[in-house]
Amino acid sequence: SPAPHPLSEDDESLWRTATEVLDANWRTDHTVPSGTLYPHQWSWDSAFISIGLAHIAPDRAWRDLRSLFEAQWPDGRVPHIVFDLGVAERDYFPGPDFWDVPAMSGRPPRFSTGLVQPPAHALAAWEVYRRAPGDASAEELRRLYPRLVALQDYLIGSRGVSGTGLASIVHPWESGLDNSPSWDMALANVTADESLLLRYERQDLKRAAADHRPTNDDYARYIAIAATYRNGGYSDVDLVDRHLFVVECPAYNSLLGAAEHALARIAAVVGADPAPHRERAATITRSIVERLYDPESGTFRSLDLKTGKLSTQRCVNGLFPLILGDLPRDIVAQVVAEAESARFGINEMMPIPSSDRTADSFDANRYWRGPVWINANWLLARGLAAHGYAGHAATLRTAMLDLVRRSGYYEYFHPITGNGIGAGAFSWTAALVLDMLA
Ligand code: 9WN
Repeated sequence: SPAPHPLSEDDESLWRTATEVLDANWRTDHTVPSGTLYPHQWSWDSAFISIGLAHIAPDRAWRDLRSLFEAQWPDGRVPHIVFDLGVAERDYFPGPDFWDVPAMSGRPPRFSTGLVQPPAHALAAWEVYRRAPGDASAEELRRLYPRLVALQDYLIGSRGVSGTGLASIVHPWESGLDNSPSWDMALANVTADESLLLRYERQDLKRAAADHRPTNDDYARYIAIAATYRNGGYSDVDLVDRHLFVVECPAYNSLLGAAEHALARIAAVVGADPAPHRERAATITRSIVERLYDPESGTFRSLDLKTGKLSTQRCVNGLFPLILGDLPRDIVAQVVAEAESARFGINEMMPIPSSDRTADSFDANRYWRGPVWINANWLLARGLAAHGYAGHAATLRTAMLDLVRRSGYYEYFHPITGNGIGAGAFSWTAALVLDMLA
């Protein structure tokens, strides 16, 4: 479908190619993040993808969100991957056999993983509705609302380990920022059992360069943590004592808070009470500030609940609280200063990297340890605009569009050369480009 308003020739061609990426990655009732690396449905990918689809095919946007929530577990969790059981086990590791989840929600056994991902879906549902208003969208919101609330209840309840309104993640994959230095301290206490990994075959290394992906050492820990959670029947009881990895992430919890703000708006459309959502949102923002903010450095960090220690690493997740409209002004100013600093450096030439450029842990090629990711920058641009930093938001937008124009719809980008890395024809990159052009 055509752009909603006239575009320059360059942008017109960007619009067309972004549409082609999303069309090619569509599979019956969902969009795969990438036809090569990620052949199933991913949770937070579907959220970002739906926002782009809203501009070109609102029915597909809603279908994507709906099919994800149809796989919701009875306890409210929405799986981090919903497996396409028509795809061969060898096409993604760890696949359905590894996770071995029981049949439920009218699904056959092994239909999903037992993890979650950042709760970006309420925000996405609201944004799809705004971009494609009308009766059909209102009806979709009505259907999704109770499921979105059930997801929040699960995260704030079963995953509310600290009892402060914040949710804990039990695996780095749940953060969506898999190998971020933000987890290094917590992962140092997890034994890397390489022999466990030797029993399996990493599929990602057949499809992407090894120095662009997490290391084998990381994967051994990922598998150990996932196997422990699986062997405990995916139970969330006594996590701090029983489990290997229990962490509060500032990005995850900022999206949790943003979800409550979005649910308050959705509630008003579907005839529910917005007040409880506003209260929860306020609690989440307060707890993020009280627990994850380090006043000395003026930055947000992840908190390891097993040791009680804040991570020393400054990563892009520390900037995510900007997406909270009720973040106190003095703290907003500190986070903006961090984003402007040489560590992240907002500028027109390059979007914000996933990790502190000046840190020893910075690795320009390796996934979430340095490369530029479009979803993170899109969220930060929104947050900056909402707090009155329109200039910064515009700078990020220019930098993102130039980068994609130059390098293509990659999964992530080298933060110095801008070269595309990881998977090409990556869905959320294409979707968010459409949103920025619209
Ligand atoms: C594990 C699909 C997902 C994204 C994550 C990204 C990456 C998976 C992997 O790909 O993670 O979930 O196999 O590396 O880190 O954010 O949702 O695009």
